Amino acid sequence: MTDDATPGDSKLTATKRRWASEGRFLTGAVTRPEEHRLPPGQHLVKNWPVLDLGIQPDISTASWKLVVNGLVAHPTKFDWQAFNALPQTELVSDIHCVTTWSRYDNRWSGVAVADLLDAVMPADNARFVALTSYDGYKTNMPLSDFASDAAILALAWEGQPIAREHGGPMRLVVPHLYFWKSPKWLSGIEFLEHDRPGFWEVNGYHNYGDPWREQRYSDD
Ligand SMILES: Nc1nc2c(c(=O)[nH]1)N[C@H]1C(S)=C(S)[C@@H](COP(=O)(O)O)O[C@H]1N2
Ligand SMILES: [Mo]
Repeated sequence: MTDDATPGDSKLTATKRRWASEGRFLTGAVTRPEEHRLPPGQHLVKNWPVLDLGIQPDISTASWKLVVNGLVAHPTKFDWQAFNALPQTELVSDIHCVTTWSRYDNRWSGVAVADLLDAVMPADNARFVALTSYDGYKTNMPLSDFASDAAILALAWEGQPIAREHGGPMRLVVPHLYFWKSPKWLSGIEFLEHDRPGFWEVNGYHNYGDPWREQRYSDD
């Protein structure tokens, strides 16, 4: 949170109350009891596998842009400098990939999604986000999940800039959903009233993707 986002700030408080009332503010494994930490059907790995559609775009920070648009009070095209000027946060979370590997205790730094939302202010009728990446990948989720306190627009992992193969220079991490909901090389965030399924969501994966309910495939 930014320092000026005081609890009494009426507009901000009303917006957050609405997101929270939508009811899916799971904060991921950070607060999950240890016996429920590993979701069903998952196994732990120590390395960090690379999975993508086979294109790993090479985006210099000089040409990097993040476009935030749709149902939002302040549509913004961030360049690298403007994005890095947002408040910086460090968060530790677990990764759960639908291909059954999980990796504990990943230390991310970057911009908390909550701080980005404070900057752009989604409109009252925004209910979903559609996310787009430099490789053409798309995914989607309810705004209330994107607004999770554990979600981060990550610039670094374990103190090092995110490697290109893992989505550098910036990727989203939403740890309470399967990792296909965490786009690498993120280029666009659009706020929508109605849901818009992304690449895997129209190719047989579950639309929501909760690892603890094993929402792997759309017929689950
Ligand atoms: N832009 C983009 N993001 C993506 C993907 C992709 O193909 N393109 N694959 C998703 C899938 S299916 C997974 S499991 C994770 C893998 O991230 P990693 O390679 O850093 O482990 O990225 C997700 N984000
Ligand atoms: Mo995946």
